[in-house]
Amino acid sequence: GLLRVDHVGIAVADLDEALAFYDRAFGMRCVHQEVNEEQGVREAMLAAGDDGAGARIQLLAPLRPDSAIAKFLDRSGPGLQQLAYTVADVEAAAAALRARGLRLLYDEPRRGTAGSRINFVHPKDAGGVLVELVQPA
Ligand code: MC0
Repeated sequence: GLLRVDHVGIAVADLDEALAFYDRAFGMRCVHQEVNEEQGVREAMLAAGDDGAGARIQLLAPLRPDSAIAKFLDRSGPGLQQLAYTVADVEAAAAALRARGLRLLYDEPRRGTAGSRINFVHPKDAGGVLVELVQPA
């Protein structure tokens, strides 16, 4: 099952500008940054508060015009793009959701942030929300 909210993903046009805004406006610090070529994103994980606890905010900027984030920005503009839950076993979680009739985007998990293994539920099968499953490394 789902263990907790892992992160909330926000599509942004420019990662450095967004990082500066989150620092200036909310005092949120970046705890991780990476490029994921397969997903076509530059991403940054932000933490609220000093205790390191709680869900992360993930800023997602497109690497390429044909990427999922570029398409999202074209259609919807910047804003909430995905809601990600931590799971212990992404294959088992995906199988359980498939058995309930939800479409998963990938047949096999792909690589997510920091070596995690990820899959997604199609937003049309989850009330208009792109749901990500994250099995941490
Ligand atoms: C599209 N739709 C969404 C949506 N994206 N609804 C809610 N949230 C979103 N993010 C809606 C469209 O408005 C459209 O609705 C309908 O879904 C179908 O759109 P489509 O034209 O069939 O599909 P696309 O081309 O827009 O693709 C949507 C899809 C894609 C979710 C399949 O974005 C995708 O493959 N996402 C998974 C990968 C991803 O998001 N990677 C970036 C994050 P109407 O009503 O107009 O029909 S990478 C990441 O997250 C990693 C690094 C990590 O966290 O570890």
